Amino acid sequence: MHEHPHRRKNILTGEWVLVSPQRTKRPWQGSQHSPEAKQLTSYDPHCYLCPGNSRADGKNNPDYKGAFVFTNDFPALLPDLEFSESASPLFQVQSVSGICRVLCFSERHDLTLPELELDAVERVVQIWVEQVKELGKQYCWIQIFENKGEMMGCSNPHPHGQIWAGNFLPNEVRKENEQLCNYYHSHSSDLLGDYLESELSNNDRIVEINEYWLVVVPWWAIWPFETLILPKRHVACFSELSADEQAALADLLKIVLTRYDNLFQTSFPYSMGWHFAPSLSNDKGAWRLHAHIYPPLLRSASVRKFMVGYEMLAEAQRDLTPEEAAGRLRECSRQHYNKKAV
Ligand code: H2U
Ligand code: ZN
Repeated sequence: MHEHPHRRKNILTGEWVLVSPQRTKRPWQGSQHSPEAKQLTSYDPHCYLCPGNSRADGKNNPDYKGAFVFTNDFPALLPDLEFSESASPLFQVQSVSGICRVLCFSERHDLTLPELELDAVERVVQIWVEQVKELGKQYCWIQIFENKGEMMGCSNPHPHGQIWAGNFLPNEVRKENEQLCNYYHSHSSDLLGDYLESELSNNDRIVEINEYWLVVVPWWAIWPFETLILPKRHVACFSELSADEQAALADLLKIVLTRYDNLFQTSFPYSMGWHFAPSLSNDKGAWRLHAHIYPPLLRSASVRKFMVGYEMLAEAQRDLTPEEAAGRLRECSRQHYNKKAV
């Protein structure tokens, strides 16, 4: 299997990925060099997320310290918008309502999550919990995510994430919900709990582990260094995390994201986000909270994987095996290469 093409199933979505380990031997003539990192200052007078500055629509940020949440000035979802839905099978439409917020991780313009002090990362985790508790009263789905780096389309280097809440289940969540519920009804146990147990009994794909959490490159990973973060306890929703689990998560995040940065000595770009049981779901037994980290980098700070051609038209494909990727991440130090980080 480690030398021959094969397909692996993503049991969370029901989709397959083509793995071609024999291709990692092919020559590479592209650039291997890391681009010069831009030097950022701790405060940028032109940044719309820095404390005290005015945002694009003229509103002023308070002189905040630590994390800061505000309603997105250009939201993708709007509250209380209803219109009549079309009955046409060919032109289906659904009215949606929701709310979008931006979460600045810190007042510091120049420090990313792994570079922040541990208590600042803990505060970010606490805010995620608070936001889920509040928004879950009104909306069935809350998507917490971070787009990091220009490569992922992030518009501003000031460390920030987003929270979108809506009255519908988006595609990715609907697929997971279906897979998790089907598994639960046929096995009477949660799919990710069973998956976690088997990953724990074999070290091949484990990247990091602590008292409450596990990080693996999943069996079905698509992105070269994709990881999945799972709580060891059966926690269906973010709002159910104990204070100890929240603190351990902050510690784990800092370590995992540091390992990523150290892999190519660069501020590692990624999209990261949390999935958990939809609010008021009757299938809490089937769900287990988890985060996906999807980083695009493949060989160096500038050589990324593209999801094009075969991926767009047929199915996802990877060369590096998940086991090799986990090994590479395990070899990286837990101390950030950037001395400014703590
Ligand atoms: P990225 O995480 O993709 O960079 O997006 C930043 C968000 O910040 C984006 O959704 C919002 C944009 O709408 N934003 C504001 O709400 N106010 C601003 O002044 C600029 C950007
Ligand atoms: Zn800033």
